[in-house]
Amino acid sequence: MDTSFAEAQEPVDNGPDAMDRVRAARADFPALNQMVSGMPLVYLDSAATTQKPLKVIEQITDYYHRHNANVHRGVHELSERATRLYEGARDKIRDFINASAREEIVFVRGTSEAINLVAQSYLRPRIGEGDEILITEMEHHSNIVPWQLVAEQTGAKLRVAPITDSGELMMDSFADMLGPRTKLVAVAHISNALGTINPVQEIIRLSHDRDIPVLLDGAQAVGHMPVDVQALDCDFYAFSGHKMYAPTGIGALYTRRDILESMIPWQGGGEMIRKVSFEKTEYNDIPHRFEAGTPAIAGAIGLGAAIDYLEALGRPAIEEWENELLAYATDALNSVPGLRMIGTARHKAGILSFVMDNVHPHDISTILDKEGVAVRAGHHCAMPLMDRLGVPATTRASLALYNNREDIDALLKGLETVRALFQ
Ligand code: 7TS
Repeated sequence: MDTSFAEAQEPVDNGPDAMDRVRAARADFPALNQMVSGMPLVYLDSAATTQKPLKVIEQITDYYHRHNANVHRGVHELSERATRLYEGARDKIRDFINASAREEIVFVRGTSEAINLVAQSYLRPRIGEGDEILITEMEHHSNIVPWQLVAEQTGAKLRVAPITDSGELMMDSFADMLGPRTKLVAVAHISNALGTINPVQEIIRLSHDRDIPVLLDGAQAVGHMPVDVQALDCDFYAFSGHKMYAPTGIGALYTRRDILESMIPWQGGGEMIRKVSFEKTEYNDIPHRFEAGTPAIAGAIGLGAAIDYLEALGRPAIEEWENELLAYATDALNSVPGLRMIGTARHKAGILSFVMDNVHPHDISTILDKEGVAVRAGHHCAMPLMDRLGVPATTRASLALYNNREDIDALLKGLETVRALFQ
């Protein structure tokens, strides 16, 4: 049976034209073309959520205009179309992260839900008193709290591998902390607060040497670099659509097939069952067993459209462009007197956290906002990381494919205003 729903993709051209296409892509994002505080918007908060290209917006609108119906149930034309589009998006995700089968992709609301699903469906039945879950000091709350909940429910312990002052995982300590009681390793692929790209291949190799499964939190990675879950050999990969140019309320969890087959359902309801009686329920096959209730159909279609958009631009070219901008922005910020970068790992993605002498990060972001420059200030949902680094908060500029050097120049100009006011 042909279980593939995706339409054939054009092969990606990653030649010299690819960089030109990425440079021109800003025009695809309608929300970027507006004034804020009387100045052209400079959007440097893409780690929180990215703007959406017109193609994604149009696909969602088109779905509601022409195809809207519930999936997997009606035998009528619209329901079949909706199902085809929804399942087609699953195929696109499979290709995008190179999973070996479409059944390995579970639709979820986002990274947080994906991690909670693994915590409750995979880990909870397998962990007990004295067992350990190993994370790192740089995790987002979404990759801390779900494990704390399981630990409280089971008597297991959360262990935390340390990082250096520059924001790199201490690999020797990490390796030392892997032991016979470690039941899962859960690590950010890229840190949302520091930009550190973790050595995930090495992390997975060390963990698998001891038969410990690994979850990667890919929220900040998947829209910015090619991700191949088979090459990585990770057991779980979690990500959110809204950080990769798709809508909010949709994301995906990749799980290796044999593991997913062995997992108990997390939530019950329609869609996840084959047969229900008051005495006993037979569950549906994977991945539907983990998708109780009517899913975010338009969201999944939007995520599929975002994948098409990224594939047409070419992820290697996007990564190269963002790396160029990161180098430019790092030099620029390092030239600002009284500014200190937080997160200076050797291997970094386009996330620039910093503090400035005598100015609170919130004041920096408020002043920047008055100049049309959107950044985030705060703990970035990584309070333990802030404690570890001894800062209450940082200001964070985060890059996406639509940014350019003029955006960084506008940030620098805004920081001059900050300095003039406070120093
Ligand atoms: N993990 C990482 C590394 C993240 O950056 C985020 C969101 C999450 C998990 C949770 O994703 P969600 O889609 O389920 O919310 N990070 C941020 C951020 O840096 N600023 O706002 C949200």
